[in-house]
Amino acid sequence: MEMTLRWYGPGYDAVDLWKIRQIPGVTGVVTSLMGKQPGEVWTEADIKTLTDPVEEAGLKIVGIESVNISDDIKIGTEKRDEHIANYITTLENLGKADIHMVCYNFMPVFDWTRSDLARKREDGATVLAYNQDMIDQIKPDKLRESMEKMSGGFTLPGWEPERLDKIAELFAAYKEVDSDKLFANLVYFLEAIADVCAKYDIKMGIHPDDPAWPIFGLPRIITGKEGIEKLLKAVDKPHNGITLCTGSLGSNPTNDIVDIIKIAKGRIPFAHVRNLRYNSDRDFEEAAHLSSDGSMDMYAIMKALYDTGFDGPIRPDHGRMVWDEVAVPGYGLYDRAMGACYLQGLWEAIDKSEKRN
Ligand code: DNO
Repeated sequence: MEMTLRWYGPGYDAVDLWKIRQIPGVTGVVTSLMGKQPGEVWTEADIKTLTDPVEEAGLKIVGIESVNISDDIKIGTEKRDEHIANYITTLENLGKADIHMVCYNFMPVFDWTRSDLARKREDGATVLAYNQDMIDQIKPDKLRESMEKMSGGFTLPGWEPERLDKIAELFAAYKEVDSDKLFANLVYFLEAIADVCAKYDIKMGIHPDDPAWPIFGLPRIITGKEGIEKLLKAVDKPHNGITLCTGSLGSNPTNDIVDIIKIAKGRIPFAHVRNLRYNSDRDFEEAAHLSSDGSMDMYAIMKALYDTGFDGPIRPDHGRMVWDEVAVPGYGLYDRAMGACYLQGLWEAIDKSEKRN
C-alpha cells in the first residue's frame, strides 16, 4: 500500500503541500480540479496546474478524487453521450499525465451528506455527524444552504453550487430513475470507457454511497456487499473497481467491511480508511482513526486489506478538527496526519508478524 492524503488543489485547500510531505510515509496525494463542472473536459493544461505544484513539493499524484459524473450520465439524458465522450478525453489526458486511478461516485444529486459538519465531542474536537431525524426535517432544496453555512466558507467536494442551483430541475429529472435504471446507466458508462481505461491502464474506483442508504427518495445503489458484487460482475473488467471507503460503508452497521474487502479482492484500486461511532441506528458521528475511539475494528480492516494483497493508494479519511485548526470540514492536517501514522503502524505490525510466522 501507498500512504497518501487528499489535497484539494491550488486555491481550494487550507493545507499546504509541504506540510503533507512532512507526514512520515506519505508519498503522494489524490486531488481534483474543484472548479470543473461534471461533464467538462479536463485538458492537458488543466491537469498540469495540478501536477506542477505537487511535483515541486516532492510528492506525486497517485490518483484523482474525483472526476465527477454528470447528472446527465446518471439519468441517461440525450446529453449523456457527449458527456461520456468528454469523460473519455479527460481519462486520455490523465493517462498521458501518468495518472492511473480515478475515484468517482454515482450518487444522484447529492454527494456525501451530513446533518452536522462540526459536532462537538467531549474533548472539544469537532467532527462530521449524521442524524437521520435532522435530515428528515430538512427540505432537499435547503440542504445545500445548510451545508454551505456549516462549511466555514470552504467549497465542499461534490457540492458544486452551479449544479445545485438547479435542484428542482434535478429532482424532476430523477423522477423516472429508479435503482434499476441508475444501475443500467452506470453499466453503460463503464462499458463506454472500457477501451480508454485499458489503453492507459486506468483503474476506476467507485465510491460507495454516503450514507449507505437512499436519502430524499433518490435511489442509491452502491450501499453494501450486494450492490458491489453485482457491479463487479456486471462489468467484469479490470478497470471496474471500488474505492473501499470504510466510513461510508460503515455508516450502515450491518455492512461487514472485512467481508466486502474479501469479495472485492483484486478490484480495490483505492482505500479510504477511517472510523466512526454509532450512537443509535439514527445517528452516527465520525471519530479519530483509532479502533478504541469508534465502533469499527481498524486492525481487522487493515489485516483484510493486507491478506487480500491490497497494494494501491490508501488515505486516512475525514479527520476530527483539533488544536483550533481551520480547514475544509473533515480535511484538516492534524488529525489526518495522526490517522496516516496510525494506519501505517497497524500495517507495519501486521507485515512484521506475518513475515515472522
Ligand atoms: C467526502 C468524500 C466524497 C468522495 C466522492 C467520490 O468527503 O468521501 O466527496 O470523494 O464521493 O466521488
